[in-house]
Amino acid sequence: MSTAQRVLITSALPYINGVKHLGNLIGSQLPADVYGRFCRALGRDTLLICATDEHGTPAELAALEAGQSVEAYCTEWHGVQKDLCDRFGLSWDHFGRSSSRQNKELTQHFARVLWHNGHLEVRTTRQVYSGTDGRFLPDRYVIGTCPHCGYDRARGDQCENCTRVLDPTDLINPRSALSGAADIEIRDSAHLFLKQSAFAGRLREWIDSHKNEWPNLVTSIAYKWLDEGLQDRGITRDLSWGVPVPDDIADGKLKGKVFYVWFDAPIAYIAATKEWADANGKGEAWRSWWTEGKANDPLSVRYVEFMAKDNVPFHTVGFPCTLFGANETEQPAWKVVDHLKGFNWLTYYGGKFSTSQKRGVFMDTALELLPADYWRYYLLANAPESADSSFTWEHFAGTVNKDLADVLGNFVNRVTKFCAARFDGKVPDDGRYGDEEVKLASDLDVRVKQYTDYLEALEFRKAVAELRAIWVVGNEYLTRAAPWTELKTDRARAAASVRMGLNLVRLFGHLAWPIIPSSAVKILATVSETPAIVPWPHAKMGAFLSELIPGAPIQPADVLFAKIADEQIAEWQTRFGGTE
Ligand code: B3M
Ligand code: ZN
Repeated sequence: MSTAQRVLITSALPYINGVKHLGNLIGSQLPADVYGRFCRALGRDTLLICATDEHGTPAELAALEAGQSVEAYCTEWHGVQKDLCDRFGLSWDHFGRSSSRQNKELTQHFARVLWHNGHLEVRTTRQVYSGTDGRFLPDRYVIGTCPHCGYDRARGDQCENCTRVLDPTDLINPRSALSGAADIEIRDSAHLFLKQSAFAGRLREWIDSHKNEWPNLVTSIAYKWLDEGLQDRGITRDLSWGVPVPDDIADGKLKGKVFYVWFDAPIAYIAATKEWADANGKGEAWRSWWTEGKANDPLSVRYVEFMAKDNVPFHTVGFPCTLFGANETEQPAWKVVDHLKGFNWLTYYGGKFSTSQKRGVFMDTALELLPADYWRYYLLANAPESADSSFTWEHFAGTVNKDLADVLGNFVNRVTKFCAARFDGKVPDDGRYGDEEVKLASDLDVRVKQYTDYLEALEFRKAVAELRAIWVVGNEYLTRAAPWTELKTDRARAAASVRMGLNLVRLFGHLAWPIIPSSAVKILATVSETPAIVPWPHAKMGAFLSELIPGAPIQPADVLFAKIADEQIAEWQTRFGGTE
């Protein structure tokens, strides 16, 4: 692992149309936030960036359905998504928009340089035009009868019934999915193509150089695309909503067209960084995050991306081609990703979360039921890393009740309440640590290092398992030390274990902060100050666990985590359905 002190982190950009579900959350935004918090806690110069992905046909159509202009629609939904991020504790330095001025300028800049460098060419393609709708239709908005199986609602890109890949011209009785009108025709239309095939060798070398570091899931997807032979890729569309193709490319032949959403969306990572700089008076500082430093430059940036597996091709092939191809002589090279963390799917009872069928739990409803940390903990403990994982209400409730309520919450309550009742609500000052405490500290040295290493390696399931194991070790220590019994015969021993217990509470607050930030702050508040960034414990545990000052007052917490009752599980199963 590199020890870079500057870390740039991006999460795949949630598409604008509607609230995201828990599977989306654990597949990119939540782990990005955890790693961002971890880096900040370590004192690294960290920049955590996300944005809404706003261009493309689905946004246009959703706006149409909502009776809004697409701009108004996107502004409204950006607000909704940003608010949900805040309430989930997703601590972006900036949550931007792909429809920003900055992204328009940068996308056009990238296209100009690609054109100038000879990586783009104009090709004539055949596109479906609908007279009634007065517009070109993307393939999937043309429907008709499948020539292979006779299914009469096959889409122009694929038949849902027999799964065959189709071209809109294959369909029998084609019509517009928007208006149902049959007056559609095929028209020639000029488009820009990015000559990706020329980058195959360079991409392979680059992927090879990361194959021991990136998840197998990610490199295997990248190799599959490379092995199948890279296709040149159309990067413009016949739409009105998007970044306009500037007239100075291809002598204005693309006038009135826009860039394809997958061309401008990754550039929006850079543009959102620029939005952040502009909003914070940081001028050109955004550039230093996005350009390759010299070898061994202490200011060089480590760039980490988070995304679900379906986005991996665009980030291992499409976006890197854009960046490689847009380098200019005499300019520092654009930064490409150093570590790409991809995720499998979180399923809902083994099936798909579905936005259209309202199956599963979405970010807004989740927060109506329980605070964000319950979800954060469960999702991270079961992150779909090496395989898909399945959300069930039973499993969710079991995890919350056991780990958060019984193990963590109960420990904090036991120690702080006992201290309030028997030690005047102050850190005891008459207890010296003995062999038990020395052994505990050395066990924890090993475990805390392991937990730190897992977070650094972006192994979230393992990290959370180790965090839980640390809580368990604390509980076992307290049960053995039994200050409530010891108090009757040996007050100094009881005092030592209460003092240790309080120091463990503090340790738990520090370690849990990236995972369950608001609970961690509440835990910390019982025994100490609560800084905005809760620093990582650097010291050896023997020292860290002696830091609470004897005599300092403590504040016992109310119940930190309420248990989920069987009736609630039953109610939610019925309400959210799909559990058969
Ligand atoms: N908007 C994710 C999706 O909607 C997509 C990610 C863009 S990342 C540049 O599947
Ligand atoms: Zn078919």
